Amino acid sequence: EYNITRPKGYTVSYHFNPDMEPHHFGLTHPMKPFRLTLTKSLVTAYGMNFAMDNYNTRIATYEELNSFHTSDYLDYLHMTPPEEMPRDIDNPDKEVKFNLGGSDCPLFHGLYDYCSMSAGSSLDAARKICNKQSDIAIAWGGGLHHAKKSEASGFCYINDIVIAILQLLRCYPRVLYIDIDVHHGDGVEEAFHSTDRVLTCSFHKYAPEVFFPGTGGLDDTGPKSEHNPGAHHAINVPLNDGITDEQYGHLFQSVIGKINEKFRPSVIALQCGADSLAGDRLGRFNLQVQGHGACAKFCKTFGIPMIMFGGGGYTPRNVARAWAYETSVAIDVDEKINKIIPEHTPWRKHFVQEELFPSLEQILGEPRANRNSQKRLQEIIQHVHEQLRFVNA
Ligand code: VJV
Ligand code: CA
Ligand code: ZN
Repeated sequence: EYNITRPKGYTVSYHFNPDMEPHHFGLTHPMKPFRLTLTKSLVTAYGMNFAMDNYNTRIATYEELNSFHTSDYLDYLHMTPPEEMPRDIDNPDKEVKFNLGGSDCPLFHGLYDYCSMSAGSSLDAARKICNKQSDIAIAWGGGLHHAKKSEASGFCYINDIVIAILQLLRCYPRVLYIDIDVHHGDGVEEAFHSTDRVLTCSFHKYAPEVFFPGTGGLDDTGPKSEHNPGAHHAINVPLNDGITDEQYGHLFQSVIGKINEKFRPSVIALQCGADSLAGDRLGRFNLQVQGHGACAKFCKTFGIPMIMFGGGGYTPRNVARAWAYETSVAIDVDEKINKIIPEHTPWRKHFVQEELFPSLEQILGEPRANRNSQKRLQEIIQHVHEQLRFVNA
């Protein structure tokens, strides 16, 4: 009935694998793959699928995973069924081999498939960007930023982001990686610490010894050897509990705006971890869906291609709200509305941006006390701007 024509301009692609959902970290483990299905349902309930190219994604091959991860790690992950993995019975939390089998990174049936699906979605997204078949590619099943080349860490086994960025580097000179998950994006930072073609910037709760993973202080800017081209190309924004939309937005725009000016990225990889939202089970911040989504909105104003990855997010209904909203930011509901939904349809108003999520303020959860002073945030901005004197495109 409705003649849905694609507006000229840019293409958004949505990369999803429905087979990720049935995988379980364990009943009480905070990571719930079902949040991806919840997000997809919300996105389609709003009809946003009509404004995007939708792909059911492939499983990444061994060779593709091997572009970053070592063979001994992959073989172990691939070949060993959960019951044969060595366990320390007296100390189930103890690191065994490759940090696999503890309570953060448990072994479960289909683990290797689950990881390959996550990486497959992110790699498909990167390929569409490289081919110019997509301008904004969405891969909510990815964003697993802690995984190291031969080690699992913090619910992450395969670093799909690193694999996707390696693909982007084949076609673009400079990649800007931005990480708004409440945790430090240590795995991605470390993977690119010796190149000046990738600049990483993570915003996170920082409290060494107390909050995972404990790295990402203001002075942690990458190995400072004189001959390392990657020196100064890791930017960290350490924060305290309870930061608000307003503070975060100001910080984000002045830090990312300056990076864009100096580094001149050709493409953006944005990790949209939703554990920085208010009311998150593991998080500490007070961001609302609008404040979280404002980061994606700001990145979009640069007019360069972008991949949006998922990541953390432990209150599933809030994760779905945020990622559905960010999907609407990507497709620019305001601009495309007339092309997507004919003007006379009674339910049209529900798609207009301001009315899309009319009453989200404070529904996410009790706000936490704000421990970020204006003075400290200003110091952080100052420090980052000074660091950026060493960065030139
Ligand atoms: O803080 C840690 C490490 C410990 C050892 C393991 N115990 C369980 C917790 C303390 C030092 N790990 C963090 C990892 C956070 C990973 C975040 C991942 C992402 O969002 O950045 C990207 C996807 C941590 N915080 C909370 C927990 N682990 C946690 C793990 C559980 C749990 C409750 C909390 C594992 C199993 C179960 N409950 C049943
Ligand atoms: Ca982060
Ligand atoms: Zn996180």
